[in-house]
Amino acid sequence: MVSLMQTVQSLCEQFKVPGLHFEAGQGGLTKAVVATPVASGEIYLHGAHVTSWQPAGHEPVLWMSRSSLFQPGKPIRGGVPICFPWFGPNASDPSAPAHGFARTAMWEVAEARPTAEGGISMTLQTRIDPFAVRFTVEFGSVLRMTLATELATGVSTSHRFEDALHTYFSVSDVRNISITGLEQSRYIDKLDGAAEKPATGVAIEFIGETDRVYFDSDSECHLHDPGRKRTIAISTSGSQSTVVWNPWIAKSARMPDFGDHEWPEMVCIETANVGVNAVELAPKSIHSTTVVIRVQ
Ligand code: TA6
Repeated sequence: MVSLMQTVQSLCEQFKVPGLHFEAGQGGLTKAVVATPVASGEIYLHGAHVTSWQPAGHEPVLWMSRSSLFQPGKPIRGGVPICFPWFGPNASDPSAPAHGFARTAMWEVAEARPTAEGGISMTLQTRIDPFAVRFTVEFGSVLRMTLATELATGVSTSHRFEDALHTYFSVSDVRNISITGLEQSRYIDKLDGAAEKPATGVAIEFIGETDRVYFDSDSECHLHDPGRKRTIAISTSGSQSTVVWNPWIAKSARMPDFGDHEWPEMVCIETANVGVNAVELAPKSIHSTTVVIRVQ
């Protein structure tokens, strides 16, 4: 259960870790700020939303919209939204929020500690009935994120869920990047009536709006960005789906919390379990969806 509202003051008193402090962020929402020799970063309690990660010696890795809202009940645009307990529109309730409740829920900090390499690991938790979820983020030379889901105490039947760590990566220009590692995975093309498409056998490049759910894709993938002179390695465990998205021009213009001219700056590569890869969770078991992001 989320205990009494954690205030900036109570958090500062409870979690005294060198390189970590709490403050009121945008919209007055409480955020944790990490500043260590190995990395800096930020995470809001609203949605347990990571909004920044910058390993030492590199440029920021995550993208944030300059039009993002920071309001209770509204998702933050950019960083790493947590999609849970469903992905996309709710199959049975059109009025339910897209991508589930997690990204607009109030989470509480359960743990904060230094890591062996001098970074910081934080765990946030919340309850989204019938599930109890914990999100652990390690801000270090790599960004390691794990969403651990179990059924709340007393729930005696299995329940199905979808999840996604919907990571927005900052890129030089989406028209000049490529993604490898998904060449052998079939995918659902959400821009073609959710038609299933065969594996392409080639790297992903972007010439228009792209919205694909790759299935049975438990391999590592790489984001190649020659404009930034970097490759980002994305390795996962507990994730059978990878979602690749760029809204391009028209969809960007339709999103009020996404700048009309921001689309070249980002690409989403999302670590997920969606559709046929949804998780059926039995009582007393835990499913962990983990992604490790590394700048090469
Ligand atoms: O992950 C891709 C996607 O499902 C797209 O279809 C697009 O809707 C995107 O998520 C963003 O969704 P949001 O609800 O955050 O606007």
